[in-house]
Amino acid sequence: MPADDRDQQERMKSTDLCLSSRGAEVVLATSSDEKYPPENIIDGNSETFWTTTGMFPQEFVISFHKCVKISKLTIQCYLVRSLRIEKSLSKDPADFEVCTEKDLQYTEGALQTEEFSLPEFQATYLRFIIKSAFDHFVSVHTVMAEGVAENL
Ligand SMILES: [Ca+2]
Repeated sequence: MPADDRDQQERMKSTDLCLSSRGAEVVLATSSDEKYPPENIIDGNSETFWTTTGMFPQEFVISFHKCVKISKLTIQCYLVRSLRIEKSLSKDPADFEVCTEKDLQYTEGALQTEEFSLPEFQATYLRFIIKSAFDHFVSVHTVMAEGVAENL
């Protein structure tokens, strides 16, 4: 098959990998309020959310349980000031490397929707570190990772 066709087919398979219905899982979260659990980050619904309960930094780790190739990350959150995203290709959630780091804009009464267009990268885990906030707590509503699952 010509390379162009293969590229196109690859793009068509591009999908949101950060969904519990696709096998993703939040394997670590530094806050857990039972009414607003971290699973709400990957349930595909921007109205449900995870909320932090303590001091910053706060973090959560998403496992794909396989190697994925990601081309775009989107996060929907509220009151996040400074965010760092890290990736790991390990079997265990270790050896993280910084992907990107950003200061978000304050939005009054609306969700922050932040898109990260990154050079395509592979990952088995993503770690999100909320370094600081505009208030005592933040909420994270959705994380989307557009990409393709690799065959192992
Ligand atoms: Ca949600």
